[in-house]
Amino acid sequence: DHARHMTHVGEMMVEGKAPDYQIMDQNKLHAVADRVGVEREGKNDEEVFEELVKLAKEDLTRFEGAHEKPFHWLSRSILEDRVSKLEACNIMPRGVFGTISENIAQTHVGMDADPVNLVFQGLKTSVADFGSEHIATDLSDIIFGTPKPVVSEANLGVLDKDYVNIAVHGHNPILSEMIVKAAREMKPDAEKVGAKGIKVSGICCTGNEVLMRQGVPVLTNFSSQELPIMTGALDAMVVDIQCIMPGIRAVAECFHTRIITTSVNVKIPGAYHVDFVEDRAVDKAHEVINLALAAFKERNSDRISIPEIKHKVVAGFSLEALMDIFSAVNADNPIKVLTDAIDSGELRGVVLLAGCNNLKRIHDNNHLEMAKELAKNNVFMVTTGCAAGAYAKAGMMTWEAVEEYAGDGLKAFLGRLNEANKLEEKLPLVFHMGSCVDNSRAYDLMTAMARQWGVDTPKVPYAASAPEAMSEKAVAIGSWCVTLGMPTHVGVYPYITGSDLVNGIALQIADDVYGGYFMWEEDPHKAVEKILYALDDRTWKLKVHRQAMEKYETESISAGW
Ligand code: WCC
Ligand code: FE2
Repeated sequence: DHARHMTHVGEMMVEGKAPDYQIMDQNKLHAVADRVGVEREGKNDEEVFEELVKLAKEDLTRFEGAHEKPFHWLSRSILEDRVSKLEACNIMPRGVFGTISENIAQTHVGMDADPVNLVFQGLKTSVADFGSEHIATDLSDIIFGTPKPVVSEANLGVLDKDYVNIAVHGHNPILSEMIVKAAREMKPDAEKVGAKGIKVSGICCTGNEVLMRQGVPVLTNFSSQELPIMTGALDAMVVDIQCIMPGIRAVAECFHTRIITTSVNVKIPGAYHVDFVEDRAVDKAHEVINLALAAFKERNSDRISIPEIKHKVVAGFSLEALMDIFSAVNADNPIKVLTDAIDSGELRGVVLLAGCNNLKRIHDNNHLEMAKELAKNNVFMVTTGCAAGAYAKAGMMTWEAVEEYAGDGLKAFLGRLNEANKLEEKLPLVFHMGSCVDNSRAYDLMTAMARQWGVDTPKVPYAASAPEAMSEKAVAIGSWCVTLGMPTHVGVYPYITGSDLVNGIALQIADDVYGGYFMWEEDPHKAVEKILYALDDRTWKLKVHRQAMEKYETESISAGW
């Protein structure tokens, strides 16, 4: 749905119907066009963009049956070996919506009764999810800019009682980028109601989107989304899609805070609704901000209590930004900086810390414990979604955290990057790659490492973890992580352990077929042990394969894993 929305805005831009949006990042436009196979010769940027949007729509809407037509965006973003694997297992989706419709039909009463067949369809849908996440991230970068390193701050202390405080919450940069823009323009209006200006801050992945691109501070993540209202200093919470707790409305009733829904498929009884239409984006953002200004006048100053807690955050690490940082050490082959550090034993591998908060766990605890332990064991960490929110709030996206938690190898590795880049703000312990839609960035990093080593992704010492998984989206993302070759830890038990067959597929058979597999482990320390084992196993095999290649003077490495 996120990809559909981005593609729809792209179409409106092409038709001249969304004047508030422009192509912000030509380099990304060119890079994506080259990757997905859109010819650029003799075309201007608008024409290339038009072709890209057309292709995105085709990929989203293509039906099954058209077997000669691949899912371009997907098949050209992953390794050829992975495409062959997906084809061989009959789970290569042709299009996104068709696959979802098959899925829904297949699970209807009186339909498929074969658990294995159902699992395959689920995996196929998850791969379609990866393809569409990639479309969403690529188009967002083209329209709003590819993130670059940025310094900001996080936690409830980012609220300032002298300002009109607006929180943007949900997932959609299409709306939140406009709110940030309008808030800057409307400073005089805020001064008229007695405030020093307007302060926008973020919750969940809308927060991640505007942190990564605009340096907007982070308020909090999923499980604590009600707390900013309880400071008595939040004038409006503007929500778009996904992960909005309906309960925020009940909490807001105790204060002056306006809850404003903006999406046609996300409404909450009793909340304000501003129907956000892309053809009048900035106007709509003004409408939202006017509601916040009215609320500011109703504040009860006796009830304001903002915890004085906030931490510096160094974020903005798109794959392009990471490669830029590596290229200061090796301009000809940036990714080799990372793979060399693993080959030499300085780093033990890479872990993507992703996903949600889950109310079954102590808030953020699994995220924080695991990162500390992985850091001690010299693992390079990237993060997205609410996991990223946890690290931002806890001050773990800073160099100070590197000094406190990193083992010698990780410290030396990051120190070398700092020196080569002469960065004003030193690199953090955990690298923020964006919202949960942006998990494709993290997989692209794995793909780049696989290319450098000349292997398929299941041979790369790279694991994923969702320490506090919760949402349906996390199921889709975890499933494509496995299908695309990652050992994938989940910190809460999913609802499949009742079936030995299905659980066995997740834990073992997936490994035999795809090279990725799930690990369920609630204890964060034991989880790290399991992840380290998975990384070490892969590093050892890589070494053995490489020795064999040298001995027999062959280019091809063993096909199995
Ligand atoms: Ni993405 Fe999970 Fe947060 Fe919601 S915002 S809670 S899906 S990680
Ligand atoms: Fe998210």
